Amino acid sequence: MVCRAAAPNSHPSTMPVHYVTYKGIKFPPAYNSVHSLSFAHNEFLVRDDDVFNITYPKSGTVWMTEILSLIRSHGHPSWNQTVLNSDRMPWFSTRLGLEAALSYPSPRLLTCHLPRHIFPKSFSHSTAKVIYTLRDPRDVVVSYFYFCKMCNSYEDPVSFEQFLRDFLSGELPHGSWFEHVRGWMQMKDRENFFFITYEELKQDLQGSVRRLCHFLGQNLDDDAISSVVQNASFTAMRQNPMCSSILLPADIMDQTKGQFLRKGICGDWKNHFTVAQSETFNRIYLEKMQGLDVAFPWDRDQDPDLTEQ
Ligand code: PPS
Repeated sequence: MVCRAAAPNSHPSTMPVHYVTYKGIKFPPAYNSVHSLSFAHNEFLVRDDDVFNITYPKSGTVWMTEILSLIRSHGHPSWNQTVLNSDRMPWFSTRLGLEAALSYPSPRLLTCHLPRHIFPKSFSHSTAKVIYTLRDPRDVVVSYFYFCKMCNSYEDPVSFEQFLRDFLSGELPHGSWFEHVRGWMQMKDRENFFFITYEELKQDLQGSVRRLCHFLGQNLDDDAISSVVQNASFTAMRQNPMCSSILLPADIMDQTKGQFLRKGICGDWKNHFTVAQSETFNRIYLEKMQGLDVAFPWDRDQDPDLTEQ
């Protein structure tokens, strides 16, 4: 996620954040403008050989950026270790990212958090590939909560309780997780669409990289695959300033309040949700995901008929 200070020369923690609103969805103001979002939606020309890394925030975006750029360089880590992740895979719907995307030689690697309905219209007629990564929404909300505390383009959450309510009602920046997932998963049977979960990446990174290579039509030998796995590990990424966000100045991201690569685990929600919050979450999840014909690794927890007796 791109993150910038709300305004120069001001004390970030006291600054109110005025989100940019496009099609009813709030976006952090620092990098986004109505113009950049509208351009991305209506005018951005998708090329047939583009590869898009698409996520709802905190679902594994930066992890997938590392994996895809390592695959692109056949496992050689030098690109990942010398060039910032946002330059390797520009955020084309933001002001700065758009410039980078337009001057990026084909085949491009591009990133965004856009929901399907405001993704570039030109995509509909293209064979560009989309990789959609999604994560247990309970872990998303926990990760997002800590991120908002550190990043000055986001309002400081009042409490976890309120933040969770805003997540469930779709009022956080970047909109509703449920609508994001439903919108993108409509593409699940298309040849140029690949979806994977954070949980699958955690469980079997090597197998996940092989599947990604197959989808991308990239032939990597065993050594190259191992190098992708090694260099995209949580430990390696924490040590790489090109993806750990450590280079961002303090008025953009306050590293004293936490780390961008925070825990990198599945199930941290269990340390944050009360029993009542978990029950409310499950009820709303089941309502909102009704009719979506896909089973996710976390679905077992949500359905009382499937949970262990
Ligand atoms: S953002 O701001 O939307 O771009 O954030 P995003 O990159 O989508 O998500 C950040 C979370 O992904 C975790 N992460 C990883 N987990 C495991 N292994 C690797 N290699 C890895 N890289 C990133 C990161 O730690 C954030 O999750 P939390 O739960 O906060 O730790």
